[in-house]
Amino acid sequence: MASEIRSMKVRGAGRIARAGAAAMGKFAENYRGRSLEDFRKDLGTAADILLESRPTAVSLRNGVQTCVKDVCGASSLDEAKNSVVQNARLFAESSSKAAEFIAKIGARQVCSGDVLLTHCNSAAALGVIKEANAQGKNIRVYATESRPWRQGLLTVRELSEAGVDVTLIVDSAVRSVMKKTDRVFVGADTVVSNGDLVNKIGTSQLALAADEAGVPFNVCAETYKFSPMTVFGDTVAIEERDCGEIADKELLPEGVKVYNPVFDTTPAKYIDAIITELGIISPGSVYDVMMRQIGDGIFGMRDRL
Ligand code: RI2
Repeated sequence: MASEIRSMKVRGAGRIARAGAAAMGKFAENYRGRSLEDFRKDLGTAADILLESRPTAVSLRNGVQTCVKDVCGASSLDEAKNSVVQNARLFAESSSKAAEFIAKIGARQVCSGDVLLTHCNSAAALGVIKEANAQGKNIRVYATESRPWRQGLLTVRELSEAGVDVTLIVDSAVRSVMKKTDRVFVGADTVVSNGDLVNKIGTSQLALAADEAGVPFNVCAETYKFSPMTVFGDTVAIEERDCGEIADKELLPEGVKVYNPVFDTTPAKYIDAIITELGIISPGSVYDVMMRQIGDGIFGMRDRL
């Protein structure tokens, strides 16, 4: 699973979290060792391998952490294995439910006849758009190509299959079409304690253009994409991928360097709303939600502190 995530065969912050949690569940189910101590060690190694596969999206970390959170307190190998299997199943259920809630809540923000703009391929953002369309709101959507992986092609396919009137644009057309846009909906890889958003490279340019044009900029994010450890100073590593994703080395003159960061940070001041399964919150409320997650021990927070 780690190699499928690394190669982008499995991608999207929500999908990699669910895939990571499912892999942990399977690991526990199929474990043939006989001691609780070995299981803890081997489970930790499995978790590390998964977490290294994509460093930016905290969703993966939270999905994996949710699965292992009760292993420390288990008194037998069977109890520990069962807790991982059970927590993996609960994470799959709750993350799917969260996406459904976000779609319903976000669709209420869309007015009939709206022109929307989205970036990359976010299941959370597309859930909102598809729900608004299913409610007969007669929307039109601009979708960015999202170089270098061109996830925008997945987005236009998915939206057109859902009957949405969708137009593909190159990333550099964002400022141009912003004048014709009523609302922006993007997803999230990680939300930071001060309300900043880490998402697909280019998201911060959408936010700047939206700010200039006075267009509401909405982030669709399940709360397992919040990174409570950022309260305590953790920083979000921005993943850099292979230069070959941008241009074939043979096409480049010798000595030319290529830089390929795949995420960027959008400052909280450009974000109008974060649509979560708990409701619509402002970036300034993210800290409070995170403190509650820490207090409740969600995502094994107490063990990580
Ligand atoms: P959902 C994607 O990353 C995009 O950045 C997208 O906005 C984000 O994950 C959230 O996706 P990548 O895996 O969880 O394509 O909303 O690098 O599907």
